[in-house]
Amino acid sequence: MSIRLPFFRKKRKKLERIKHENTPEHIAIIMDGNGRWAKKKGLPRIAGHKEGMTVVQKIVRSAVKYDIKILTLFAFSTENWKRPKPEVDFLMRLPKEFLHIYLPEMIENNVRIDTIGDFDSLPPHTRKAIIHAKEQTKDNDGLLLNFAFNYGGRYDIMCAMKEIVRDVDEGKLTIDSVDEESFATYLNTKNIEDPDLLIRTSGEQRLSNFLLWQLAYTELLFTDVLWPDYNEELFGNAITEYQNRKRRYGGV
Ligand code: V07
Repeated sequence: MSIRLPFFRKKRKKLERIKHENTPEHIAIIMDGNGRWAKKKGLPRIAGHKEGMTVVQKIVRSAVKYDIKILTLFAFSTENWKRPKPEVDFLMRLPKEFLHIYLPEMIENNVRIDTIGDFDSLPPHTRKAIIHAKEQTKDNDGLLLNFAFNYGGRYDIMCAMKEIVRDVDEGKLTIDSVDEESFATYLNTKNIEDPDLLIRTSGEQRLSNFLLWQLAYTELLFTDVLWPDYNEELFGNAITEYQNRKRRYGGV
């Protein structure tokens, strides 16, 4: 027994470090700086994206540990189509590669995979890989790993507006009954709460057409660290920073 005691103590201490009070339930991340990271190392941009992919899984593991309910990651924006074709083609293959490596672990960790964004205009091979992952994880009730894929905030709001007009035209809805709550049910994020915390890496302090409507009351946190250099410790610090802000302002 005397041999096992120190081991036991160490384990308890590690668990106590995770404070669950005021933990953000929904964290959104703009994973920026992959190209810059590669350039600094004299590597092609795609090497940065690939390294960034491994960081996604590290942060997913960490989010599971912290009992985060929803993690929304900005994987591909509607503006990203303007990048050189080889880079876009590479990015469109990343979900399949990611899922090939990590889907078993996602299933094991009770993670549910979903996406927001315009799914229909993605290449069939990309859609196929993601549909398979959604199907395989649909009954999981742990972390919701939500990839914003071919997503644009203005596009989301505009599509919601068009659908509302259509419903009004068809007599399913009266214009006066539309309020913020019912409007939000027309957005891509209809089934999920707004993010509590937004993290953007690599020093840029912009929203870049990410979740515009949904970020209205979100705490924003910007870090200079490039996404491929981001890690569990920095993610933990971000959560602590969020908790401290909540404590300072006495919010709930
Ligand atoms: C992408 C890695 C992370 C840094 C940002 C750019 C590159 C994971 C996915 C993904 C998406 C859907 C899915 C499973 C995995 C991904 C893109 C880019 C386009 F169901 N990482 N990652 N998709 N990068």
